[in-house]
Amino acid sequence: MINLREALKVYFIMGTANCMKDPIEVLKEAIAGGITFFQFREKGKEALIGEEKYALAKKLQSQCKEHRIPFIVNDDIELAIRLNADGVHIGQEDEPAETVRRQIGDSKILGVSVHTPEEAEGALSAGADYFGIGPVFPTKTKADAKPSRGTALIEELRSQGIAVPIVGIGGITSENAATVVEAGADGVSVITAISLADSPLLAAKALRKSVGERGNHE
Ligand code: TZP
Repeated sequence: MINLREALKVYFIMGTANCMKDPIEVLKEAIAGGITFFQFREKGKEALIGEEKYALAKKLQSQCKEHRIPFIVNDDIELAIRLNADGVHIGQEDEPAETVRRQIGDSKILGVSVHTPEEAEGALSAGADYFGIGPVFPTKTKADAKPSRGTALIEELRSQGIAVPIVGIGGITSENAATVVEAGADGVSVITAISLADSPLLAAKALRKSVGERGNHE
């Protein structure tokens, strides 16, 4: 069993829409730079579907496997099951977390995006293993993202004694990542800070350094 809190430190999320070059190359560089967790998030108007989506996912998963990086699928439960992925990440607008937990079983990781203490409570009782909280900072990557709210919810949940692993998301870079961890998150999840960096390797390395040893809220 992996130590999820540790594994969530530098959580890279990516799909074809987020890359200017071959996504496999981007992931390889990100892994070489030290990412600790990966989510395949194939969204947007030119997103791959069907067998093309499966084929890309399979290649990305095999890179992750080779380097023992957990491989999570965004939203597509069927794909996650077909690939025997390590887990699934869902938002509030996707299938209810209880349903997804039932579909994937207890051995896979379930991540849920939450925006309020009520959503956090619901996700916990549905069996979420970690929360994604954001947007912490303004982001252009998710068109329908809610307004950024800083680290307020992360701090609120920690002050209530909620110990579930948390990652911040939205507009996070190596310059601001430390503040997210200092607020109580175990790690940071990023898309463009790595996927659009001139060097995804150096970007991942810088994030790893910023998160450092601070993420530990057991
Ligand atoms: N959910 C909230 S913000 C966001 C998602 C998927 C996008 C994060 O992308 P970036 O490029 O790291 O700001």
